[in-house]
Amino acid sequence: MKLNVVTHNPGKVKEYQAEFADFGVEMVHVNREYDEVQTAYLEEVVDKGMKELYRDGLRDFMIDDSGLFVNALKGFPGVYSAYGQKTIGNQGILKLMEGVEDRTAVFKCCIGCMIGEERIIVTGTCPGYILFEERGDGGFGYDPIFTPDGERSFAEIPVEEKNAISHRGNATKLLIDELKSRGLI
Ligand code: ITT
Repeated sequence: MKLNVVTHNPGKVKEYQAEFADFGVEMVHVNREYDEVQTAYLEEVVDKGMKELYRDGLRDFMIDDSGLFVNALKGFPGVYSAYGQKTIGNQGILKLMEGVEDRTAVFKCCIGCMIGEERIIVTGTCPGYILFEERGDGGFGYDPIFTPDGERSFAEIPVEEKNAISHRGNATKLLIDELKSRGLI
């Protein structure tokens, strides 16, 4: 089976390819725009995006909307994570966190998958901490400033290790369970 992964982010595709390799699903990167509504919920962005892509004729696809929610920043950048990354970037987040003791944060990933007429939406999370400086050159986005265990950043570990514990990995496990229970893989 082929599944179109609609995203501008090749890092996401790489993670999905590693996750789906064992299930004989070929992940095809589709670098295509869809409207990402500005709302407080990742699920709403995904729901609207799926409807738009389906209406425009795309079939057998998945999208994800993700974000890094920093507790001391009242959840910022959260649903504004793409904007936060483009504007203040990792250095900007580190600056906002200067002198802040509570380093806790959670990554969230909401995946929407449409196969034929079957529609699945799942959300995965990964708790962790904001580091004091950027570390590692793997991964993408906020990976260099996020650590799940207080030691290595997501940018310092191989993709398989990130997938085993990450928000996207956890959401993917839920998706795979759902695809199996519906007999789609
Ligand atoms: P698409 O919307 O085109 O899929 P995007 O990179 O804009 O790509 P999101 O809106 O889902 O993806 O992500 C919001 C931001 O959070 C964006 O800057 C990402 O780089 C970042 N991000 C998402 N998942 C991440 C992860 O696993 N590790 C680090 N940063 C991540």
